[in-house]
Amino acid sequence: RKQKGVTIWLTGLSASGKSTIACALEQSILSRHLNAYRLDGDNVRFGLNKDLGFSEADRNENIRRISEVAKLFNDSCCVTITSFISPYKQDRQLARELHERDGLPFVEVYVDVPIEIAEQRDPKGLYKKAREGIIKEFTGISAPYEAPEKPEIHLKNYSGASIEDSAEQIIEYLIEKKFI
Ligand code: GGZ
Repeated sequence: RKQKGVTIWLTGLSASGKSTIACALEQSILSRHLNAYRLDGDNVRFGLNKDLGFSEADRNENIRRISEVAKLFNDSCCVTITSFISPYKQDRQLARELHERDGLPFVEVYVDVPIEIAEQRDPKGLYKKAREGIIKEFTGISAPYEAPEKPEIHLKNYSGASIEDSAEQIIEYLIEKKFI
């Protein structure tokens, strides 16, 4: 049985848990002997997109390039997991259209946490710096986050929800849709 490709597009605030869920999901896919690859800030924003910052135009371009790269991985029959804030509805719509135009499956996953909880977590102290004005245009504080209205999967990633449960929910969806 030949593996098919799929793009799992995680979107959510900073500190929502996107990366952690992406890692757990990747591990779960790999343990099923399927190929998986994770695109995130660490391997994209420091390489391909190192010329881009956090203005609206730069975020648009960040997401456009990531969409194209995700498409290529997907087309190579890889379970492709992206974890970027991707705050603009229009950018996520473009990502979806680029995939669907080529018949490549696209699954939008909203990693939903209230801004208050993300700000309490603040693992890197970025929300604090944003409040102090040291970081400008910070998503949720001084730049917008446009929540998805109809994501394929809506994860409420707080108050007792576990990372394993979230990853498992995505896996179940992928199996149900025969994407894996
Ligand atoms: C939002 C910022 C900003 C600003 C730096 N706004 O929690 P993190 O640190 O590790 O993840 C955030 C990451 C966001 O990059 P993305 O490529 O996902 O953003 S987007 O999809 O909007 O293009 C955060 C850090 O970069 N960071 N400055 N101003 N997040």
